[in-house]
Amino acid sequence: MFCSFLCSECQVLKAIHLRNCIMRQPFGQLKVTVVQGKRLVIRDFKSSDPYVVLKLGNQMAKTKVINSCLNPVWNEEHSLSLTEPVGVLSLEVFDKDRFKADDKMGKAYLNLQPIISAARLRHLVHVSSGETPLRKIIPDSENCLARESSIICINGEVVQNVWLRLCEVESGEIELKVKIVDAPSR
Ligand SMILES: [Ca+2]
Repeated sequence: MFCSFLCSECQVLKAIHLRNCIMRQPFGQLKVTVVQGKRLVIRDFKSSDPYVVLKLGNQMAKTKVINSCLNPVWNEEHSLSLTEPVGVLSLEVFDKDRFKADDKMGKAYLNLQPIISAARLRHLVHVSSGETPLRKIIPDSENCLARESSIICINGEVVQNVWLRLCEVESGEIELKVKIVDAPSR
């Protein structure tokens, strides 16, 4: 990739290459609990068979399918690696079908910057025991929040409780609990 004498052009390329390698190193785990869904849309005759697909960068996780239910409870935790630059957690709900392609039931996204910043703040102020509120995020046109979301530190762990409003669909909300493990100390 680089010439043996490392000319100035190669030195620059090598520096960029090294920086990109460092930036892509995982620096923690994101634990996402898909708690439940409310008022999901009907995609079969009277109900739907919903499941949730989570995506972060090129990582993907799926919940199980809950048959014939518009207010499903999953309570499933999935782990995703956090790498720099931290992207957006996206979520899509589908109706499982046996004899045709699964139907879309809406999508939403969650900006992870607030919880990452809160995790770094936690390291700066050495919050470690008990329950400490760190930040509140209010719903606006720039996010998918259905209601106010709080980021708290519980016994050293940074957790965000969030209700996301599904878009590109008539109705539906999804509750997530997002937690950072091995948070960055930078
Ligand atoms: Ca179905």
